[in-house]
Amino acid sequence: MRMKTKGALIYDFNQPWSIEEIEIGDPVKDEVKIQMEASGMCHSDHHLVTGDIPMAGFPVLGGHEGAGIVTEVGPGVENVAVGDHVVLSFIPSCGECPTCQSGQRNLCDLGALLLAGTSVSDGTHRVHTADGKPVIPMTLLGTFSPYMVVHKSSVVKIDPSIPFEVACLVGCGVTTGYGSATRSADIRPGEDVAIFGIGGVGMGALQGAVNAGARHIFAIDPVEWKRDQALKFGATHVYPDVFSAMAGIAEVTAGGMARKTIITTGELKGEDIDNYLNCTSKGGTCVVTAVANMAEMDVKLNLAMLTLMQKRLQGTIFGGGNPHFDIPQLLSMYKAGKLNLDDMVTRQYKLEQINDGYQDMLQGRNIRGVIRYTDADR
Ligand code: CXF
Ligand code: ZN
Repeated sequence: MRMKTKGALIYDFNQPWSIEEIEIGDPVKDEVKIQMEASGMCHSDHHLVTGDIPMAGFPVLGGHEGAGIVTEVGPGVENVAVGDHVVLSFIPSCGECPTCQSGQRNLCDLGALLLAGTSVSDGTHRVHTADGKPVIPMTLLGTFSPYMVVHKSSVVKIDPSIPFEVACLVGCGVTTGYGSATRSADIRPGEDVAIFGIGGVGMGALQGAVNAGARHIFAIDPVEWKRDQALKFGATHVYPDVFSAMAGIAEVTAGGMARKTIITTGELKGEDIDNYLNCTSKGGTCVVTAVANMAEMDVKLNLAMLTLMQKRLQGTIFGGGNPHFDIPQLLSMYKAGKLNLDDMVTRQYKLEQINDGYQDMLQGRNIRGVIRYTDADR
């Protein structure tokens, strides 16, 4: 039986989110129904709006950074039970496919369905519009709705004492950023690190760099308020753009530049890559966490310098980690006072205010905006 609830949908590119009635089906085998409590507003949902990252079709139910409570499980679900508090991982991780078995849990083969929108369990749609059209949920989730039915491989049980509005951040931004620093960049104590873009991902990366023992941490963002926040979170130097950063990093490092650079900007262009590599030291690594337009093929890059300076250009998804380990691990660090999530939640919104939330994000007013669901939203 389908349940009526609400969701934030888009029907075409460059249109506002439409809050409307939707219908959600019951969980079938291997599926979990969740009452959502909080959803982060990540830049990637805005990429759906602009078309930089297109889903397989329209309408799309947005949202991929969420936390809630399990209300029902289908047959075959053993990793969670009714009443458990959970975080949704934007990348499914089944633990059974060859890639998961090889240890690359963030590259699970189920990721092939990430933008397709058909359910992992049976290839059908669990979400429909009020007039019966199938809806494509972002990254097999759709956290911009107060209820969700998703595959068990996207669901991670968490400590119930963690507030939902902070827990949701580790479903995408914080885990992606922190892992970009500690796993993909593999920052070692004493290294100099530059982080481009101070949003949910960048602030996660910054905290990863601090905890990994970086010496200098250069944070780059055009918004002054975000640069001030970066200093509070442990950045040692801040710059408004890549060219002032290049000059500043050169001065601080006597021309050596940053051993690790991490790119977490909301928008990435191929023409920027050479600048980022110029901020990276010889023998250094530039980690590309930001996602460009999926059709972009051209990259500006001095190929000779890549070789002669032995630099590494490293892509990463979900911080190169394991959602089923990293999500509870980062939340336990939050509880132990080693990860500041409270100050990353800048503003909380009702579902109806989602377009205001995205305006705030685009204006640089939030590290992270979070939708906090209440009964009024359901
Ligand atoms: C994105 C990466 C590109 C596909 C959609 C999800 N990750 C998180 O924001
Ligand atoms: Zn995201």
